[in-house]
Amino acid sequence: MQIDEVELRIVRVPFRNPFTTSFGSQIEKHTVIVTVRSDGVEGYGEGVMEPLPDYREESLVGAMHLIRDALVPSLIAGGCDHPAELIDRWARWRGNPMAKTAIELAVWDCFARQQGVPLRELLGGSRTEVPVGASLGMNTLAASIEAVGKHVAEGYRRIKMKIQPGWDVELLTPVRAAFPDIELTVDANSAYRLDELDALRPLDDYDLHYIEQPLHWDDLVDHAALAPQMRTALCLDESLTSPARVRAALDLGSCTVVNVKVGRVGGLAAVQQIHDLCVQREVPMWCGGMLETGIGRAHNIHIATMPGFTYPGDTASASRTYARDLVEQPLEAVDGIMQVPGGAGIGVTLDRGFLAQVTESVEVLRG
Ligand code: OSB
Ligand code: MG
Repeated sequence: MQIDEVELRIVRVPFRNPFTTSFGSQIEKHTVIVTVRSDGVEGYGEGVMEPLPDYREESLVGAMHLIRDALVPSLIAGGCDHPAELIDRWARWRGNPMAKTAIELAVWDCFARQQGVPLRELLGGSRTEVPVGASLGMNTLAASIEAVGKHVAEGYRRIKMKIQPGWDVELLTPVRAAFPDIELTVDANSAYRLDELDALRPLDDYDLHYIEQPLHWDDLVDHAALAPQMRTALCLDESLTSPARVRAALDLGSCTVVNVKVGRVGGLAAVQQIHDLCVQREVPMWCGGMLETGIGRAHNIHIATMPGFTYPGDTASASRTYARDLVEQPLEAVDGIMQVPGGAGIGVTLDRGFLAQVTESVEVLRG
């Protein structure tokens, strides 16, 4: 396909409530929405880089530099026969998976729309609905227990709670007492160190489905040392930045569950490689989230239809995060099940009025 133009739109979309993790509080989605135009057809992608490198090391301004000066010029000059080839073409620019993914996702969506097929079909996903869990930000104890009850009542298939040293057993003891049978996980977002075993070992007492990213955000070795000292399974998020890193994590024994976030691993072609590796090794996977608007959320829902995604993901209802979304279709789970948006590509259309309201800047790059 010949790419005619690429629109880069910086948006700030307010959250309904602040979302708090061990690395800080977020009050809005401040990122880039990418539109790729080819032959009269548009495709959309959404960045997951933050203004500052709070989660991984990419930042919005740094990503925009790479997107403007390297990725988009290469895409417009070379076109692309199939979006899966972009990951190799861009490998010469090292790292920067989130910048690459924002563009790659828009190309995949455009490509699928041109073919007239749902994106999931290109990914080998045959399911038209996926089970989902909910990720609950940190809050007071009373608010946390109330939030668990509300999400359990709504039918979410798994509840994930954010923890950090000093806010783990204090939270988990009353939550487990109130909800003895739910599928419960915790996410530390890198808040512990291997020498804090005295804090980590007690987590084994809460029948957690897994513990997500307890140690450093780029570590594999310490997680491999921790794993045999815990009964609870470890799941990695931050540390898994490419198919090669996932392979290394599995070889080392750093985790036995894999959180896949397309922006963190460098695009949908990378997701496919990770998917096939995990299926081959019988490692369970699930689709993580970055509190995306409906554009990134729709991509995630399509990803979660791939057969290896056997655990409930974080692709919960958009209305948990946003009072108003960038897309016209309500992406809402019912009884813990999210329907995959139908139609071609990611299956959503833009709420252009709202998009204009939340836009900070727009630029269009052409050949
Ligand atoms: O660690 O999974 C994470 C949100 C922002 C950054 C990192 C994480 C999260 C979440 C929320 O847990 C997932 C979602 O609801 O999209
Ligand atoms: Mg996480």
